[in-house]
Amino acid sequence: MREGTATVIRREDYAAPAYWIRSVELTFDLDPVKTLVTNRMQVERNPHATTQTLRLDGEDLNLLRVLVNGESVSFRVENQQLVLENLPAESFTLELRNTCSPEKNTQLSGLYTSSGGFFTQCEAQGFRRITYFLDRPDVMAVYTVTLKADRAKYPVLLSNGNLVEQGPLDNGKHYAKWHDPFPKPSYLFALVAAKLVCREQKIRAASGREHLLQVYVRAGDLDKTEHAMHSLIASVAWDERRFGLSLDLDRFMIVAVSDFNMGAMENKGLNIFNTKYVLANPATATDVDHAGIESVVGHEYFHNWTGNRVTCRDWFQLSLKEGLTVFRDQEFSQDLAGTPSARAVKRIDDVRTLRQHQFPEDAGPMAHPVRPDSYLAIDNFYTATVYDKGAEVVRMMQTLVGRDGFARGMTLYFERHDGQAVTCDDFAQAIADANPGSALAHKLEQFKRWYSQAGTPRVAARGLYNAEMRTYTLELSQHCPPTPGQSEKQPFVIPVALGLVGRNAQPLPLQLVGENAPAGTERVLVLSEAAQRFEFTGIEVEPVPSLLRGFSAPVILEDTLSDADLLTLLAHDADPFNRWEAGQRLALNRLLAAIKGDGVLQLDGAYVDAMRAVIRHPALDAAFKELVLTLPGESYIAEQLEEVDPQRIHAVRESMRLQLAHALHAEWEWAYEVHQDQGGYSPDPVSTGRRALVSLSLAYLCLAAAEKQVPLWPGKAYQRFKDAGNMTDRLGALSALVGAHSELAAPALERFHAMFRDEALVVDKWFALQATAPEKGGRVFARVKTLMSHPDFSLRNPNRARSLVTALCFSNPAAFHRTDAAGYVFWAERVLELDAINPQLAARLARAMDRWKQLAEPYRSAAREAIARVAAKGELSDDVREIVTRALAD
Ligand code: B3K
Ligand code: ZN
Repeated sequence: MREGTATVIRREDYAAPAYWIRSVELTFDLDPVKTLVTNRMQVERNPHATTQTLRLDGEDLNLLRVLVNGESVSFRVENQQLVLENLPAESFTLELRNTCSPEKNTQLSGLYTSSGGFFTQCEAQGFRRITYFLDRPDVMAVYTVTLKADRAKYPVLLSNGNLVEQGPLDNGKHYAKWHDPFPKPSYLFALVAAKLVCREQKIRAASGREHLLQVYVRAGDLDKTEHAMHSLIASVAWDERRFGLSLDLDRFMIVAVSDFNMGAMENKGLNIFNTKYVLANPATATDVDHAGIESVVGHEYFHNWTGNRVTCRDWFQLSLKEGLTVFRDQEFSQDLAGTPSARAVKRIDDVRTLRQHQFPEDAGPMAHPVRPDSYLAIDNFYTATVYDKGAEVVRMMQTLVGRDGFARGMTLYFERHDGQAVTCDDFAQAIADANPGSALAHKLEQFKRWYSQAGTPRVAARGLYNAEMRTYTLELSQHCPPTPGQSEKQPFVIPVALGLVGRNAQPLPLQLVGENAPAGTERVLVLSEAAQRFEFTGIEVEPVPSLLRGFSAPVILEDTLSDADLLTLLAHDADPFNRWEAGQRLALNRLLAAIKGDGVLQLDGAYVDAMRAVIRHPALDAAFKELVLTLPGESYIAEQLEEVDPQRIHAVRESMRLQLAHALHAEWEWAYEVHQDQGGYSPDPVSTGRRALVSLSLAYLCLAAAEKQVPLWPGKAYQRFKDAGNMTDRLGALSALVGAHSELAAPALERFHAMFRDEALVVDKWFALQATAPEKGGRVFARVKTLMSHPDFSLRNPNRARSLVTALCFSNPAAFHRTDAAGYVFWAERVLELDAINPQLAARLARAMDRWKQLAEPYRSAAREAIARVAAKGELSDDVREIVTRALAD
């Protein structure tokens, strides 16, 4: 257990360091029990600093020696810092020796062992768990690293940059020496020593430079590396094409490790990845996995510029690299998807993620600005707000300056800041300065409120048609609810992309009063006051407004559209995002009416007909149809309510699913038959969409069959499960059986486990599928408890812990929120258990209770009690303490 330091770190307290570390030579004698680290630093006093005391961070280290310019000096260790005073006036060499214990490092931060190899994770503050250092991102040094280890056990020795030397040593050991020419902060340091094999490929970049790309995995996994390699090659090409940014190293490596706290890490030239985001072949990975690999490989690669070449001055600026890099990986995947429809599908996916994770965060106790003001444990702030809302902030800048203008801004950003550690302000300034005439430049200071104010703004819209004047006036107003520590909010700059749809379904030409002629059928209005009016002229008939097209700002839109308006948009909107949105709102209106009313939902003909028209539509893509026909999730529904009864939401949503299953039975059969795969597996958007629609159809068909007790479709699903040629279809069929509580679910699950027991990532799917099955009479929760003692289950492996525990607590509200509070007791026990092993993971799990105040009784009181029980525990990590303290605050 980490010692709790409990110091709140504040953005306003930032001060440059008292010393700079210009270069580091690290030598590792790698041993799982006790690794010896020799750390020689060239240190320089910062002439502007007010103190001459040098304080180096260190955690769980055993310090052996401290030499300044080769001489021993006096030192002290206090509050996990090595403190040195009376140092030479300008520059000096500081040499330290310490040990650490990789095999005891269950936190997976710093240097740790996994499956018999050594791996590191240093962001945000893991480097201090390897050696004493100025472990902060504004201290950038050039690293030279020598690794020494047993040759047979650890044949592969990797670190950042270029391999400069390698060879044998005595006693069966060998060594490798690496040099990274780019100065970097300590969080980008990495090493790997393990028994691995690699897929490699040479590529020639547009510049003509040759690069070696390598993907390292365990011996049996080489057949699962092709997709990651393709994604990497595509990433290199895309960044050159779209932003003129090329790879700056001769060699670029990706290493997969099965024990990893998050998705992946962008260490300079040596990206370390969770196996989940590397390993894929058609037999073991789904379409969703393939898409995830493409984005994460892209994301980490794009960090090489946005994060590594230009990094963060301090951790409050995290979104400088994360928001921007998420934006870049989202654009990358959209560009690769190609067609407008496939781009829209990706956009819809991204917005769903934002609404599912970030909106609740913004409405709960952990709400914080994209650039937070304070933290206790920085690892708690790798959040949906910093990442996904941060990406939306960057996207809004692009919307305000245009795609070319944004690319110019990026170029200026790198011209100004390459090699520096900077702030979110520096980024916004560069984009604005490159586009002096833009709305962004005019309103830059106000726009930056997106960085400083938390909470999801609400935009109210009202349209008034004047038939006599043939004008249409759109009244837009905004307000943002208070969030912890921020009661008053100033207006944001909100780009509202819109079009007007005529009653004959045609897009109307847009002309604002004061303009000479109509220009186009879509434009971006900028809402920057608390309330504003926009008057369009020459409008012959009352239109239906299509607002916030493509989700042009991360806001909640409150408009007055009727069912008839939404049906018009669903059928005719030129913007595919808003078409989907209209379908979701039609569903949501019905769900909410029943939840707030008598709990009974009776599907109406208009909705069913509209859904039928979508399924049968000759021109819409299967992927898009699947998204329209997927009902809003239970957590998203909960976010629309003042008071939440998770069981009621579940019951109403299940009843709607069942009615859709019956009412559209013929359509599901038709969709199932006509969208079958032809030919071999390919994870392209068209095939992916077809498979998704087939799986959704099968789920509905099994559901309908379960109620009528007709075995035909479950039988077909079982057959499909057995004979599937790829994991997407197999898991789709299995999940249809599990989702319908079919009698065939148990034998299918058993068979699935037997087939894939040696594939860890597939076993994760097996656990997750059971943990997220629709709850019925408490059996899902009971099953999860049983699975906790399954021989394959372990809390120590983050992927496995997430597949069962996190899946239940976050993704299965009806199984988790029980009237007998057993779900909350389970949660509290797991949080405490995990905190002793891995505080970062425990703190993530702790956040399952973020929205407890919104719950109805008896859930609310039981939830508070469970959180209080965790908070009362004496030895909590800072990570968990921060979450539960905030949750309990008024
Ligand atoms: N930068 C890392 C995240 C590190 C998380 C540390 N708790 C991965 C990424 O965003 O690319
Ligand atoms: Zn990132």
